[in-house]
Amino acid sequence: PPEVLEPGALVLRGFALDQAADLLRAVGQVAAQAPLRHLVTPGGLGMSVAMTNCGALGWVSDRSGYRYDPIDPDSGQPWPAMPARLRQLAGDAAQAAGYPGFVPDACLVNRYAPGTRLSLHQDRDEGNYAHPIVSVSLGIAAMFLWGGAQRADKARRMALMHGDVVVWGGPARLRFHGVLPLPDGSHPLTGAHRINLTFRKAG
Ligand code: MD5
Ligand code: FE
Repeated sequence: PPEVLEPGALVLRGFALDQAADLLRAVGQVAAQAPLRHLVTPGGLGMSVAMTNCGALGWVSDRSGYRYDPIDPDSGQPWPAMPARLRQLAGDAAQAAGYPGFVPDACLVNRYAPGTRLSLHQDRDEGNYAHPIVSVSLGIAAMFLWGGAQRADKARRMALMHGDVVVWGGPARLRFHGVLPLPDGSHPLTGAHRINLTFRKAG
């Protein structure tokens, strides 16, 4: 049964475990069309997380800011379509967490290598905060941080393991959150990496 982290936020331990290999194959096909890359923040720093997207919209960052864009700026082409098995998994997880009818139009693929971190931030670039965000963790386990409504609020930490799915909605949707530097390690399906898939309704 889903574990409630706080009102609106649920973790489904191992929810994606039996599909993990299929999901990673689909991610490999996406990355063959739209390679993982290190985006630049508006401040001009390269992000340590490598990113790509699939679906009608993709999250991008450059010197001009953050946005969802239907076009991959590296290729000038639309992002690869969202594989049906990915969309299905996200909808199933949202339903299991109490958010029926979730149809994502954006899947951000984040790849963490040893030492890669994601600093504390909010996800505020989507059009409608009423929709949840579904996050799927694959490969090396990471220590996830989630805080409060203010950056300075004390953050809790939680290990996210291969196959875990977290659904963030309702009052938890705008929490500050981040990921501590990924430890060294090796996973049979991802090697030294953690892959996180983040599904959103962005448009
Ligand atoms: C990750 N990615 O593990 C996380 C998973 C990102 C990002 O944070 O922006 O790509 S998504 C975690 C998340 C999303 C929305 C709300 C909250 C957490 N939260 O309220 O804590 O690569
Ligand atoms: Fe985030």
